[in-house]
Amino acid sequence: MSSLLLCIDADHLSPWALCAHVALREKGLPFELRTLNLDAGEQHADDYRDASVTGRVPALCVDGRFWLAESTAIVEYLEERFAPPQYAALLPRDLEQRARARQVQAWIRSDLLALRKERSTEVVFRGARGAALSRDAQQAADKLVSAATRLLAHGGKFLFGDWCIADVDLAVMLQRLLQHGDALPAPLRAYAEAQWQRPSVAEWVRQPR
Ligand SMILES: N[C@@H](CCC(=O)N[C@@H](CS)C(=O)NCC(=O)O)C(=O)O
Repeated sequence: MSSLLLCIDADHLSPWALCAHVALREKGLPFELRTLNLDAGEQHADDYRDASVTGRVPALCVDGRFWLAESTAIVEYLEERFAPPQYAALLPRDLEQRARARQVQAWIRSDLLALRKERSTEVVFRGARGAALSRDAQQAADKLVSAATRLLAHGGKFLFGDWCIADVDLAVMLQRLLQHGDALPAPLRAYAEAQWQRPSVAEWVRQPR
């Protein structure tokens, strides 16, 4: 078995660190955790920046030798290196569903910026409060609700039949609205709340901050 080290933010606020942490837990892989104080700039230390290449969290180190940053790259690596059915799946088996899961992950990481700024993970994990959403953030919230409603129109518990890692990413986005008391249709509220109960996710949510 390889030795695995996951580097995350000390505050447990990074949604991308959450994604990588959940991925390791779902695979049932033992790993060490190293926390970096991002406010103190520990991610810019020469050794971490050189190893991770980009100096961001999360980063995974395998066998003290291979370093990999970017949460989706970590997920893909774990899925191939510790593949189903021996290990739990992080992505759907079906080709088209797997492609759609990757679409959801890429979209969540690259869009809805105003919403992510005004409803940061301080809101999600620390109960922070902000002003009413600006026009741009409200537009992003509407876009999120509309896309999530389409994705979950089948009425199932997960995006694609069984749980996959994109459920975590989508749930975090919805929790930005839910935790702040912003409008969220009941089915999306129920979906986000159910994802929060998943043990791998609940472990992260209840971290002291
Ligand atoms: N697309 C990257 C985003 C990683 C990222 O933005 N990490 C932030 C924490 S949420 C970070 O390391 N910030 C510190 C910095 O960039 O100096 C991923 O999915 O892993």
